[in-house]
Amino acid sequence: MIKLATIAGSDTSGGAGLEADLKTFQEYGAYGMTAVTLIATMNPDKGWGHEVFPLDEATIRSQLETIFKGIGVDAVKTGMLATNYAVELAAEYIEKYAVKNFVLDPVMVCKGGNIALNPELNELVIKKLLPLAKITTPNLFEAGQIAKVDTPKTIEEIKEAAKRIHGLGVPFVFIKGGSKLEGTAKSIDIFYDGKDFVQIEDELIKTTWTHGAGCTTAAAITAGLGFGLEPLDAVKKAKKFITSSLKNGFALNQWAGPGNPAAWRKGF
Ligand code: PXL
Repeated sequence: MIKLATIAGSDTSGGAGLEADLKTFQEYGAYGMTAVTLIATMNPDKGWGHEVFPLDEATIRSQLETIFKGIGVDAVKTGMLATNYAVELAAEYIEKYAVKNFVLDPVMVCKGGNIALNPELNELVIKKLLPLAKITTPNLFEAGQIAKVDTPKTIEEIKEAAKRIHGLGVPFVFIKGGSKLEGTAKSIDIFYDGKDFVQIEDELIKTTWTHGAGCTTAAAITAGLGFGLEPLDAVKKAKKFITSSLKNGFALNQWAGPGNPAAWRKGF
């Protein structure tokens, strides 16, 4: 059995965070495990505003002992970490257990919510986790923050950001332009291996139900790597997976809607 772990926040609404990761791992036919860093809730009395409840250090460490010492993994991803100690602990265990397939999803903001940007935490992620990762999967905003450039808006700007991020010590960079790129009728992402750029395209799904799309994409890449795919092949398969998920997204309520990772299994 291929074993995957996510070190991430719990999204109580079920569309993003470790819930999205686990659903995706399941769809790939892998066994999923979780180290919960925080619990995020959404308040229906406050326009679905997010609240974050971080778990304490000992609780996170204990989960990591279970996963890494007690079981072992074929691939790992990190999502929302929220505290300095969660970042330090993730780095400690990924390093100690020499995890080869580590996908860093540098979650900085949450579409639906008021989770504050935390530049200091982002710096710690860049310093501690980026050099341990095989691949990182920022969206345009996150790519700009990591590369220390304005949020890229064109393919050329994305490529420049990818080069800078690669220069920080991660061998593969996948920047998700998705629907946010200027002047294109396609969903376009860029993969960079330090030498060549590969433009990964699929049809643009016109939907507002995109909650959890970033988590799902990174989880799909993690699963692909866990099954032994090369990074580029893992990314290409993940792109197909997220496109089918977004095509079958649905509303949870007036505020939010996730994709449907099970769409893949049904052949949609
Ligand atoms: O989509 C980013 C994200 C990641 N992790 C958790 C979240 C969210 C957004 O809601 O709640 C736990």
